[in-house]
Amino acid sequence: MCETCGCGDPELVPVELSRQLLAENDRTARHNREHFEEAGVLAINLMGSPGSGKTALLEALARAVGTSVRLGAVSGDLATDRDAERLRAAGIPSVGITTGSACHLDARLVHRALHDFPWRDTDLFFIENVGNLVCPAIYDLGQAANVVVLSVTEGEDKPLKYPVMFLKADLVVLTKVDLLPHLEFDLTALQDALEKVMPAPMMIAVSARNGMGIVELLSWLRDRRGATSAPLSTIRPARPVKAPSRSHRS
Ligand SMILES: Nc1nc2c(ncn2[C@@H]2O[C@H](COP(=O)(O)OP(=O)(O)OP(=O)(O)O)[C@@H](O)[C@H]2O)c(=O)[nH]1
Ligand SMILES: [Zn+2]
Ligand SMILES: [Zn+2]
Ligand SMILES: [Zn+2]
Repeated sequence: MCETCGCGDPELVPVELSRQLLAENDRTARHNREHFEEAGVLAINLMGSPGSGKTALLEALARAVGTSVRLGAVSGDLATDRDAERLRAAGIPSVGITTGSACHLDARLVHRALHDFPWRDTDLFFIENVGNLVCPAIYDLGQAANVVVLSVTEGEDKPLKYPVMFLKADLVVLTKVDLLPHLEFDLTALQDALEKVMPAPMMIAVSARNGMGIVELLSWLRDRRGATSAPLSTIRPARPVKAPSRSHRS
């Protein structure tokens, strides 16, 4: 439950107040977007359920690009700085944003975090949203693209059950595909669901465990960056993606 947005419950947050909050958020998001565009930084709003593999995906990206692309991240959680610590350990400059009771990031929280962070020195700036398949999609943060992380263990029906997030998604990253042999996951049903819900269906299947799909994801990010600002010719895997030698921390 989220005291800020009331999770769409008009008894908790009256409709008019909710509208005002969103209008104020949109103003700050426009301001953030101006910052990102002027600095030539591609800002990505990375959303998905708790445990879908958002942080692990960024760790895998860091392993793939080495020092050839400047990655940066802010990471939102209700409590703890844990994800930011993991990302820093993976070589991604990061700060955590603890939201307390709010189950999503908003533009003001992101703007405040920018003051603590050399975000101008990044090529790809990830805003790892709070793990939640609903509210984060409602709040514009000033990002250039929305990426939704969906893991194979969540089930192929999620786009139909949580359409708002998928409606806003520019890309769905299907994670943990190394687990597919152990699951009864219907990939065709997922693709059908995405066709129904996403305006421009786009999905990349990846495994943070064995590196599958990370090159395709980098290619998508490169194209996206090319579409919004100066092309980033340096985006390429710096070395072959290998499975990590020991298991990830969660
Ligand atoms: N097998 C497998 N496990 C994965 C993969 N990606 C993530 N995991 C595991 O899934 C769990 C959750 O991953 P996280 O990266 O912490 O997920 P998250 O979305 O960042 O979680 P929150 O920030 O808490 O919402 C961890 O135990 C990871 O090791 C993958 O590609 N394959
Ligand atoms: Zn909420
Ligand atoms: Zn500002
Ligand atoms: Zn995380």
